[in-house]
Parts: sequence; C-alpha cells; structure tokens
Amino acid sequence: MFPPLPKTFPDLIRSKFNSAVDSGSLTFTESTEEDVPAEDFRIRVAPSLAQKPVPKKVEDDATPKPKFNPFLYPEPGLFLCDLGDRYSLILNKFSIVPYHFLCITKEFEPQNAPLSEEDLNATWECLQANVKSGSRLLAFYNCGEFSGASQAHKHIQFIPVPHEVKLIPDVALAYGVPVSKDAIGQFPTSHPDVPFAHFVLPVPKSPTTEDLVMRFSSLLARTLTTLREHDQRSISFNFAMTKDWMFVAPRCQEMYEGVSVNATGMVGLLLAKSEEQLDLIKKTGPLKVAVKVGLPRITGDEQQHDY
Ligand code: B4P
Repeated sequence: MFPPLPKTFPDLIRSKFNSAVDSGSLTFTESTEEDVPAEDFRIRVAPSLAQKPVPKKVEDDATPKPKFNPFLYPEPGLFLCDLGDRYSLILNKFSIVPYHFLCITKEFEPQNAPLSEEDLNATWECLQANVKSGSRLLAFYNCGEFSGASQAHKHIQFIPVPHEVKLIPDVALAYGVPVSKDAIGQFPTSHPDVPFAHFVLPVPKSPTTEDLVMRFSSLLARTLTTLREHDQRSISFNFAMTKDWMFVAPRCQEMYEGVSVNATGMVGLLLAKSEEQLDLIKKTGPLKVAVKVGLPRITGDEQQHDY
C-alpha cells in the first residue's frame, strides 16, 4: 500500500481547483441533472461541452504527427501532488463536476492494459480522500477501444458523487442476484433489472492488496468470458469503484447514435452534450442505451447462492 495522502489533500484540491478555474487552466462546464428514477439513472446535461476542442485524428493530417499526450508533462496549473514514485494526481482539465481529478502514471503506460496491483492500491488510497462533504468518491477506468476513453496514457479518474445518489452497483449489492461461482471462488452480483452484462463485488472495510487484486481478477475473468461468449475480439470494459464495491462491465461500442458512454454511464450517470442527445436518451431509455454499448446479459448465468 502507499503512504497515505496528506491530511491537507481535500484543502489542496479545493484551492487548486479554484485557482485553475480563475487562471483559465481548467475549463469548468455548467450542467444540469435529470433523474430517470424508474431505471436508476441520472442524466447530466452539459450542452457547452459540445464546443470542447476535439483533437484532430492523426490520419486527417497530410503530415502525420504523434498525438499530443496531456499526461506526460501535466500542466503545472492542474498538478496536485505525487502518489508514491509511480503516479501523479492532477485536476481534470475539462470538468463538469468540481474536484474531478485523475491519477496518472508518471511514465507512459497504455490505457488498454488492465489495472495492476499498484494501480489498485493507488485507487484505494485516492478513494480515502474526503474532497467534498456530503459526497463519496467514485473511481473509474475506461479500458480499451470501445470503453469511451479518449486518452491513451493510463489514467484512473475520480469524481465526487452525493451520498444520496444510488448507483447501479449499490442496488446490485443490496438486491442483486449472484451470478455463478467463478474460477477463483467469488460470487459477483448483478442488478436484478439491468439487462446489460455487469459484475459487482463488495470491498471489505480495510482491504489488503490481495483483497483488491482477487476482486479485480474475478470481475475481469467474468468480463473476458462474457466478451468471448459474444465473439468480441477487442478487450474493452469499464471499471468503477467506491470504498464499498468494485464494478466491471464489458463494452462492444463506444457510442449509441452519437451519445458517447464511459464508465460513469454504465453505473447510472449518463452524459448528454446537447438537448437533442438528452431527448434521444429519454426516448430510447437509458438502460437501452447502455445495453447497446455494453453486452446483453447471458440468461441462465444467475444462480441463487448463500454468501
Ligand atoms: P478518458 O477516459 O480518456 O475519457 P472520458 O472520461 O470519457 O473523457 P473525454 O475526454 O472523452 O470527455 P467527454 O467530453 O466525454 O478520460 C480522459 C480524461 O482526461 C477526461 O477526464 C478529460 O477531460 C481529461 N483531460 C483531457 N485533457 C487533459 C489535460 N490536458 N489535463 C488534464 N486532464 C485532461 O466528457 C467531459 C468530462 O466529463 C470528462 O472528464 C468525463 O469523464 C466527464 N463525465 C462524463 N460523464 C460524466 C458524468 N455522468 N458525470 C460527471 N462527469 C462526467
């Protein structure tokens, strides 16, 4: 495990966030929120995000240049602190919720690799920070070409989510149906009413490194099996975690009808970048949008089981 983050980290992130907004290092986009309680989803609507500059694709250029990597030399105005020798914590440059921060590797490591033991320890350490009162932190990792990731350098993201917001994994743990025992003896659960494949395991109060690795390995093994069962060659998935649980959902598409979905969408927090996208999500239904970008749940996988 890592040495704990300094007690002053929550003050640091708040003061850095305010100064980064004031200096223009950080673009904060106002948004509104709409609930879809019947489906346990919330939709964040941020129309001005559509104007965010999109990096030009390498193949569009006559003389191809390597794609700019914003995490190799992070902007000083966004830098928070180092975490051990291997990671830095920085503010997200394009936030729609205050205090959104990223844990990035100091050296380049690929975003399409699964989380390592050290990554999981770093994630756990960051989750301890109380950056906003009345909220808990949600960690997420978009892995692979269909996961909604836009940057190729390894980064795990953190956003504060109000305590009263119940996410799909919270419901899966409370009322979920355990899926059958996996190769390493764990019993992940799934939300009873969610038709896309996803797997959740509880995290103990003070987990050891082995507790974190065993849980991630179990969820990943289940995800890889699901991708194989659906003949998906690309290994793409979304990972999310709080102090209470870990969640993984396999992915087969980055977007549905122009609506890009990342890990936040798969745990019940979809993002609409225009009123048109909001209408489309509401008309289609958030669950159906998530099924289209994820994979349908294989029926018959569930099994009643006593923990
Ligand atoms: P990725 O894993 O590559 O992709 P992403 O989260 O889907 O973000 P994307 O960049 O596609 O943003 P989008 O318009 O969809 O993450 C890359 C991260 O690095 C992003 O957080 C990005 O903003 C950040 N970044 C890029 N350049 C940077 C730089 N120079 N310095 C520091 N950080 C940099 O969405 C906009 C934002 O809203 C994203 O941050 C996204 O994570 C967040 N978001 C999406 N859905 C949300 C929801 N429901 N609630 C709250 N936030 C949400």
